[in-house]
Amino acid sequence: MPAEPDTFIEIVAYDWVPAAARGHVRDLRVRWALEEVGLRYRTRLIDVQNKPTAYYAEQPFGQVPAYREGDIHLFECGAIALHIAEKDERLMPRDPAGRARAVSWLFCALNSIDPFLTGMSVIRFNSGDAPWQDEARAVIAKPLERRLALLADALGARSWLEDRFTVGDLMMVATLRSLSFGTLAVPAAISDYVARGEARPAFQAALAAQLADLKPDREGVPA
Ligand SMILES: N[C@@H](CCC(=O)N[C@@H](CS)C(=O)NCC(=O)O)C(=O)O
Repeated sequence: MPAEPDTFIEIVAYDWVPAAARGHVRDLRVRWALEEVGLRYRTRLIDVQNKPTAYYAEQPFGQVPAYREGDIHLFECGAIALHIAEKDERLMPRDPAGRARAVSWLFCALNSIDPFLTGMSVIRFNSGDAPWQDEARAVIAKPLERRLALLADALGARSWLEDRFTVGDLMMVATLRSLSFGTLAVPAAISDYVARGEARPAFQAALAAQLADLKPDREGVPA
């Protein structure tokens, strides 16, 4: 739900990324959370290849997303999603027990699944033509596949990680969908779970909004 420039929630995103990253940049997670609770926002787009120096004061590593809401300035998609979720029962159960589970799954996505994703992406983008890439990927894939199998067990026959959709599912689905499933043994329950999350109208709106903000591919820049 991108908004007119007078609204007070602002997220920082990129104005261009290579094709492979489109639909996966982490401002998507923030957009998705905002869409789920019907909050309007505006985007401030920066150049990933030429980041404004001042931006490092907002996000210490110069990454996106960053978030502003009045005098609240946040970075880290997990912290931002938690902040948004606390505003609305649709993402965060009001009962303490339900809230505790939602927060646990949010951290689980970021601490127990996301590090594998980061590992895969460091190999992909930082190892040049190193001949050991496939081997390194296989080293990460093995414990990741075990973790996905256990996650499928935890999900069981439910649609969501608990008895309803929460911010924990939002972060888990967003994290899982950025793994390249093609090369991994992924339980059907997990790919179905990701597809369920992606089918949510709020996810689709967030995805469309991210893609709409991205300029066409840059000539001469590899995807
Ligand atoms: N832990 C941060 C990671 C943010 C992150 O990795 N952002 C990526 C885009 S998805 C980025 O800005 N990459 C470019 C860079 O690191 O310079 C979060 O979850 O918000």
